[in-house]
Amino acid sequence: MRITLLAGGVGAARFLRGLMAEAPDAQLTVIGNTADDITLFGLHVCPDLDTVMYTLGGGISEEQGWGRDGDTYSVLSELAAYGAGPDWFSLGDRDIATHIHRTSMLAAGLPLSSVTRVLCQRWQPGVELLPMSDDRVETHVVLPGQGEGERTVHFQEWWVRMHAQVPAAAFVFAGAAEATPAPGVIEAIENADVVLFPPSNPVVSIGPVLAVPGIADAVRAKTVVGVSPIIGGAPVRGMADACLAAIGVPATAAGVAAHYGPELLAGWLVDDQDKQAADAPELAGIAVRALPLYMTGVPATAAIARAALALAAELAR
Ligand code: FO1
Repeated sequence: MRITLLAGGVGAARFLRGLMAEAPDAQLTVIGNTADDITLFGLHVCPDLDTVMYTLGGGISEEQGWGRDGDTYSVLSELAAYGAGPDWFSLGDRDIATHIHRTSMLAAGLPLSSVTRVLCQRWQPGVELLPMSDDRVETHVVLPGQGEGERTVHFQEWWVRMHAQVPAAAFVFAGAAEATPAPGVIEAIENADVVLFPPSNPVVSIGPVLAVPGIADAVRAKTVVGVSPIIGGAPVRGMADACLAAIGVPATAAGVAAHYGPELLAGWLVDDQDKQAADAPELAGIAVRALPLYMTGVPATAAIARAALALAAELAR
C-alpha cells in the first residue's frame, strides 16, 4: 500500500512512528514543509525535514523534538563570543554538521530533493522524504505596527524568539507562487492509495505545502484523512492556536477541518472530547470519527494510524 503524507515537524514525525508500526509493509512518502527553512551563518537549515529525518532515523533530541540527541553547543558559544548573532536559534554542533553538508551540496548545485536523499542515506528514516519544492519558499509573519507601519519577520524569529506572543496579522509564504513541486511530489500524491494529513500545524506546516502550485489540486483529487492537531480547544504541542487566530480560524478540531474544507478533506479524526465536531454543520461532507488522539507512545499512535487507514478505506469505497 502506498501512503503519502503532507508533513510539518514534530507532530508528523511522531505520527509516522505509529503509522510505520501499524503498516510496516506500506510504502510511505512524506512531503515535507520547507517554508520554515532559515539561512543562518550562511547555513541552510531545514527544521521540518530534519525533524522527520532525525526522528525516524533515531538521531532526534526527544525532549526538544528537534535537533540532534546529546548535542553540544561549542560552535554557537564561540560565535556568541564574537558577538555573531542571532543567539536565539540554538544550533547544536552535531546538527551544524547536517547544515554544513546540506549547504555545501546546495552550493555545488544539487537541488534540495537530491540533498535530502543524500542525507537520508545516512539516517535511513524508512520513508521517502521529499521537500515540497526545490525552490525557496519562506514563511514570513506580518506583525501589526505599534504606531510605526507593519513589519515582517522570518517565521523562525516569530516562533522562536517571540514565542508567537506577538499577534500575527498575516502569514506570507514568500516564493510559493513561483515554486514548483519537487520531483516525485505530484506522482507520490497521484499514485497514493491513501493520503494523510498528520497532526501538523495546518497554517504554517501543511499550509505552505498546499500553497505550492499543483499540490492542492493533486490532493483534492484524492481521498484525504486528517488527524486533528487540536484537542479540547488547544494544540497538543506548539502554538497552532496563535497561527489559527492570525487567520481567523477557531482553535478547535472542527475549526481546523472546516479550514481545510470538504473539497480537500474526506475524513477527520478528533479526540473523544471533541466528538461533537461530528455534528458541526460546517463539517458537512467530512466524515468525523472520535477516538483517543493523544500520541502517548507508539501503541497509542499506531491505534490512531489504524483508525485513519480504516476511515480512508471506508471512504474510498
Ligand atoms: N525551536 C525552538 O523553540 N528554539 C530553538 O532554539 C530551535 C532551534 C532549532 C534548530 C534546528 C532545528 O531544525 C529546529 C529548531 N527549532 C527550535 C524548532 C523549529 O523552530 C521548529 O521545528 C519548526 O520550525 C516549527 O515546526
